[in-house]
Amino acid sequence: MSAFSAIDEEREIDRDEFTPGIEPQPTWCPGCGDFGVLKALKQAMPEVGRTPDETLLCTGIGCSGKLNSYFESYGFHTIHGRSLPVARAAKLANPGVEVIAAGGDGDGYGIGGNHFIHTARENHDMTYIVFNNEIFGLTKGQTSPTSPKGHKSKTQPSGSAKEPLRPLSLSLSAGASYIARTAAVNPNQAADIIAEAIEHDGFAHVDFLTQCPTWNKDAKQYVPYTDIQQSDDYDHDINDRREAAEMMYETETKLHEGEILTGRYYVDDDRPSYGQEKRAIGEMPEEPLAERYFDEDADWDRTYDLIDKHT
Ligand SMILES: Cc1ncc(C[n+]2csc(CCOP(=O)(O)OP(=O)(O)O)c2C)c(N)n1
Ligand code: SF4
Ligand SMILES: [Mg+2]
Repeated sequence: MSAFSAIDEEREIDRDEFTPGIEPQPTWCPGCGDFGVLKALKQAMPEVGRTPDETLLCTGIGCSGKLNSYFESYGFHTIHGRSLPVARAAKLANPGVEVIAAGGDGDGYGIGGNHFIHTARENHDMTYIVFNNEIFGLTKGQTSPTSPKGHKSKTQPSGSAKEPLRPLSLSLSAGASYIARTAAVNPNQAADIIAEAIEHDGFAHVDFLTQCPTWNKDAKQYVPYTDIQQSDDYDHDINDRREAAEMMYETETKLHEGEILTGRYYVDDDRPSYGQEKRAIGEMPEEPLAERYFDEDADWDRTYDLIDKHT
């Protein structure tokens, strides 16, 4: 194992290790679904056996982006829609680190949509949690890519004229190799799904339904929900792309008719991640790139050398 990778020897891990030492009081509103993501993530980490210093959490901008203020790990609160490129770079530079990216529906499916498509397409090994509250929460409730058609907000006072984006279907067609939807109102399912997503080798996308009681009062609170793996009405094969696509289409249609379906939709355990593909064709060294930074003898240009060269 690389000296650079922050890998501890195996030991019992407690979810409280993921609570920051100086515990900041979350500024999320009472009843916000974002608490559910934090709780599920903290519950999942001991299950996957990762410690805070083996974990990097990259977030975007939004109420959702505050997650890493309340979660103890390495963290990078990036800019709007840009958690994924930062997460990709970190994972490629140091594959031993457990990389989790997180952000809102506006952040990931709107301004960062292109990064989402191509990170899924390239199957980068990381977990991507999208807090889907169907609006821009932090900036006070504007219409987002997942707001239902007709949804009224300050930016669309007569109701949105647009069809909402279908994040699960988009993710599948782009190439994600693990896709699930869960909800803050279903904490045990959420923790199990996040643990599975973290353990998956490749791009694992979790669309996490998070109610916003402050700015999305008309929206569903995502109850009651049906877990498609628990229900006798659904039995699609999660390894079959075509069946997954049909199940996703039904789920996304039903969401706006008021029926909430959650669960695992698609898992492809055979597809190599981007890092594995690059190593296989000899384009990525076995040793983490990040180690070069600490190697005085390594033959490469440091950023400050480049700046000197060009000034
Ligand atoms: C480049 C850029 N454009 C716009 C903003 C303003 N802004 C901050 S958060 C946000 C939307 C947040 O919505 P979402 O990603 O759904 O997160 P939520 O607050 O709902 O969790 C916007 C538009 C910004 N910070 N940066
Ligand atoms: S505005 Fe909405 S999304 Fe943001 S903290 Fe409050 S309830 Fe949560
Ligand atoms: Mg949002």
